[in-house]
Amino acid sequence: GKKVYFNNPMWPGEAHSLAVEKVLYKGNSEFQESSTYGKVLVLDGIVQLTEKDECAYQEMIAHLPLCSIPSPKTVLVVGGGDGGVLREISRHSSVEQIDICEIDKMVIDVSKRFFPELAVGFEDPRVHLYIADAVDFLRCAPKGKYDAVIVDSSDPVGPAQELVGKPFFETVARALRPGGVLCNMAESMWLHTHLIQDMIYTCRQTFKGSVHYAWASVPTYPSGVIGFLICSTDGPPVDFINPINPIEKLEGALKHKRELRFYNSEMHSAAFALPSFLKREVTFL
Ligand code: AAT
Repeated sequence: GKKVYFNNPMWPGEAHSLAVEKVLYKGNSEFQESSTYGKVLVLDGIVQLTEKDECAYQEMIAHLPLCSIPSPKTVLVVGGGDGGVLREISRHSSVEQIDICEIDKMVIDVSKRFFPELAVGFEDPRVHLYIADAVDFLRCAPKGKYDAVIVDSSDPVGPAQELVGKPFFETVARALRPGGVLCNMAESMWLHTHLIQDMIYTCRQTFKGSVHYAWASVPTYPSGVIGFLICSTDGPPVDFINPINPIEKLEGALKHKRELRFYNSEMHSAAFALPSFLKREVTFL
């Protein structure tokens, strides 16, 4: 296949290349098939997911928060139009309502065409889809409605820029019940410590429960890792590190037609172990 370089502004001066076998679709958004990572979803030139490693990102961003609270019932997904995070949430039989607010309908349509393993998440009858900017959606969300909010959004350039600001986090905290949890995509510890610091600083002011950073290996994201900022609101304390709602005890999660590929309770706890440089840089705040 032809080698294609992806120049992600979150990774200046570096490029990740994939051998592209076939371009499956090209609109404002692009979808490609690579030889080693399966199909690839590229938005505005940036790799959003590949078939091979999406399990690591989607499983972690969904189960880190949902396994940290007892029987979650109402969940909001911000972004996530491919459906992969919905697929993971649907493993939790305690969940009664899954709202998703995605800004770009095309991501959903194309995912349904080319990524059935992810778009399957939309088939869950508990899912309610809203096509809107999450900034507006959360401004209008009822106070205390959600047990968990999962922000599966793009890098903070373009439409996702506001999703890392204090006003946005304040609306998330308001929409969560006391002791509710937020799990937010939080970039790479190798490349974006300043951004991570800013997000942690803002979230410590906004989320009066606790604020933690976790991470996982995702080879096709900048520098091969991705972080998660995980926070709780004031209320019943949440022990993020030792999951109170372990996936191994959830019948529906393991009976699910697709096996978990990455997440388990050991990976959950391990994700909160931070390298010394990051501890120094993020914990003094
Ligand atoms: N699970 C795939 C990973 C993604 S996709 C991010 C999604 O967030 C996109 O579908 C995009 O349309 C949506 N999005 C961006 N901004 C907003 C907004 N303001 N409101 C609602 N949805 C939005 C993320 C990959 C992370 C890449 C890490 N380098």
